[in-house]
Amino acid sequence: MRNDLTQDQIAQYRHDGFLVIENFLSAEELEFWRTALSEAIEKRNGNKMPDRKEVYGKGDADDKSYYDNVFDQLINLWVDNDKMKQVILDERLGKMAAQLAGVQGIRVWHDQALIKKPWANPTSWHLDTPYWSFSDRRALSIWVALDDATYENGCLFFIPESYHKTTFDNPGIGKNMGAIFTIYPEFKTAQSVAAPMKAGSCSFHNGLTIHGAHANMTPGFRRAMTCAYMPDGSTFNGIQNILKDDDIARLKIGDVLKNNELNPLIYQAV
Ligand SMILES: O=C(O)CCC(=O)C(=O)O
Ligand SMILES: [Fe+2]
Repeated sequence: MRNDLTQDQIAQYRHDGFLVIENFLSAEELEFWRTALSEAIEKRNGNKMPDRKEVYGKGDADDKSYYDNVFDQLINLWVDNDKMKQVILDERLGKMAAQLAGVQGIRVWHDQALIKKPWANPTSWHLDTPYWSFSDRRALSIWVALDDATYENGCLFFIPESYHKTTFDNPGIGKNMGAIFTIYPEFKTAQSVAAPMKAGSCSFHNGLTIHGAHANMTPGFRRAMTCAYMPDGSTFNGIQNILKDDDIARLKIGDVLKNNELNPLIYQAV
């Protein structure tokens, strides 16, 4: 795993709001991640979450059948598969996320397999952090290509530097690719950057970076394994997202999110 970040890579991430790392996983590691994914999916029975069908407060999808064909989205696979647990709770990933975000401690918010099936719809431009139950501008995700992600099958695109200016207003992932530009007209004329990646490469992006993906114009699959990270010490903002009804009953806005069962602290700088 090419997990040692240079000062240049950190500076590039802080400038652009995303960073691509080619050949992140070795061939053996890629094979392990793929096996972990297929085992974990098999156990899931089509449910998005370990204990329920849907995520709360998605706020997407004016049209469910459209959104269901953007990607298959399976969340918190680490909770019910040991191989995936090993992959996701890896301290090395936590350290990278913490270094990029510039924080001391990092927790897993949730993992998420994003699988564009053959002929899948595009992923409209959107932000991530506004979906989550905490509002920290430093929150970020890793996105690891488990198949080659190409222009043809739905590679990611980013709007560089957008995260410096975006807020928590988000159009969600609807049918209208350009909806976000009515909220952020200043980026209407910005140049996007494509991130085609070989399988085993990865990117990190800040959750407030405007990003999206092409449709899958091929009969093959575009599998990605991702994980969203929460800076340690983040507080509850009232959004349910992946939290259980019990959590919601217990939490007050402003409480620190520190449930190690759901959001393990995978890295803490000493
Ligand atoms: O995989 C995709 O199509 C979109 C990925 C994405 O939005 C994310 O990882 O935050
Ligand atoms: Fe996203």
